[in-house]
Parts: sequence; C-alpha cells; structure tokens
Amino acid sequence: MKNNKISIIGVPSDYGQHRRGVDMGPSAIRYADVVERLEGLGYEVLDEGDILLKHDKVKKPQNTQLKNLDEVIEVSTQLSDKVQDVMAKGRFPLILGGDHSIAIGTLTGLGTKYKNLGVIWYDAHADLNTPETSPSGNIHGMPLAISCGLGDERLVNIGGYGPKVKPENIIIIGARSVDPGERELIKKHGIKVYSMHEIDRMGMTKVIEESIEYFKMRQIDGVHLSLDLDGIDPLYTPGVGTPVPGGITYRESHLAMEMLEEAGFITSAEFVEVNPILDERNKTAEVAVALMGSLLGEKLV
Ligand code: EXY
Ligand code: MN
Ligand code: MN
Ligand code: MN
Repeated sequence: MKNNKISIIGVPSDYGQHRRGVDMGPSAIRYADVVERLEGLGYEVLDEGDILLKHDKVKKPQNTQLKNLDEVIEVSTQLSDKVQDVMAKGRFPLILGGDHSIAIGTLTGLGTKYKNLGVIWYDAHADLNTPETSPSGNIHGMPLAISCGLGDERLVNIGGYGPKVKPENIIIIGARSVDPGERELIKKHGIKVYSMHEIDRMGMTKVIEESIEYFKMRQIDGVHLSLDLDGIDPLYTPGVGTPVPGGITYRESHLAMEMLEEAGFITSAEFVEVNPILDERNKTAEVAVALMGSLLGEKLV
C-alpha cells in the first residue's frame, strides 16, 4: 500500500441485528494486537478510538422491517464524518465493527471522495435486502442495497446524498446464503458475484485475478474492502452472529488479501461482525488481525 499512515476507527454498534456482543468487536480486535501488528509492518498507526453511541436502554416501539432505524442513522452519520476526517488527514481508514450495518456510514464517508469507488464485499451473505424483501428486518442484511440507493430513503440519503456506489462497481466474494429478493437485485443491477461455487471451481487465485482486471476495466478511483468475518468458514471464525457452513478457508482468505495487497489499489478497509461472546478464545478477532496483516503487506518469509 502506498499510504503508510493508518487510522483505526472503532464502531461498537450492534443495532443492525439482534444478538448482543458484536458491539464488543472493536475491543476484541484491539485485544488481538491490531496496532502492534500493523506497527510491526512499518505503518504509523493512529487509534482514533470508538464512535460514541448513545445507548438507549428504554424499549421503544419498533419498526419491524427496519429495526433500530434511528440508531443506525445516528451511527452512520457519525462514522461518515469520521471517515472524512481521516481521509482529509491523508490517512488510510481501517474501520472495526460492529455489525455490517456500519458499512452504510463507511461508504457514505468514502463516497464524498471517490466518485467511482470499487467495493469488494467479502461475505457469506449479499446484504442486498430492502425492507420489502428482508426476512428479518435487520439492517445488517441491507447495507449494500442501501449504498446502491435501494431501500428506505432515510438510509439511502444519509449524508445528504445517494447512491454512494454503483452496483456495477461491486464484487461480492464468498456468497452462500442469498435471499430470493437479493438474487433478483443481483441480476437486475449486474452485480458481480463469486459465490462459493465459483470459488470452488475456479480457485481463489482466478477469482482475485479477475476481480483486479474488472476494477481496472471499470477505471475505479479507489477500492474499499468490506470484510464480514462470516465470509470465512465458521471452523476458523466461529465468533459471528450469522455463521454459514461451507465458507472460504483460512488460507484462501490470506491468499485473497495477499493478492489484493500486491495489486496495490486498496484505499480503505473494514472488518465486521466479530462477536466475542460467541467466539472461542478470541479466535475470530485473531483471524481478523491476521488478515489485516496480509492485506497490508505481511509476508510469510
Ligand atoms: N439475509 C439475512 C437477512 O437479511 O436477515 C441474513 C443477513 C445476515 C447479514 C450478515 C452480516 O452479513
Ligand atoms: Mn449494545
Ligand atoms: Mn455482511
Ligand atoms: Mn454476512
């Protein structure tokens, strides 16, 4: 990576889904020595601390198709501002989740700078639901749709503009749990997907080579990696709220990170859905930090 200054932003939000504990993800990742790991690679690392959330303990009537809507808007707005501050300082934003709804805020911030942003969505899920298609009403199943301008307009227009990304600039890698409505959106909007089927058939090497070529062809001006730890097989990352068997292996994931690093075009990254309460001895946070190492230039020998 060309930028040698990294800013870490913690987003302890669990508002996008119903399980407690994912709000402790940033702490678990820090406990797994993220700062030390990246400093060891020669980066100047600034831990910007966490986005401060007002925890409303009073149970309010819920919009069942958009759970915790007000809270998600609040988190997204704060995170977008923070991402913009970090970019203005010329630093690489590294965001620690929190559930995947935080990507709404990340992409809102990034979209103010990058007008043709490429997005790699490393995930077991497509996160392309709208309130109409969502089986759960959980906003962590919607951030990619929202960022493409699809869904509730209060979310689509966070930051005063939308959409944030073009559907044809998105590559989903690792999908294996896709809802019927999401499948339709993938077809309708030409979103590129390497599901587990393609990863099995082609191998991760070809998947990433093609992805790099695709982004070059699209003349993207930046690439954001949004890595949901549930993209990886739960054998390696058990500490996630929505595990799906048959996922990407540990080594395939490192290979993907190493190849993205070699391509030299990643301009921001986020690692989400680490839930230490569901984890085994902080294994999932440790995998997250190891993958950050590979993404940022760590070599085996
Ligand atoms: N597709 C399901 C839903 O929308 O409820 C599950 C979504 C899980 C989202 C995870 C974090 O990537
Ligand atoms: Mn909480
Ligand atoms: Mn996700
Ligand atoms: Mn997921």
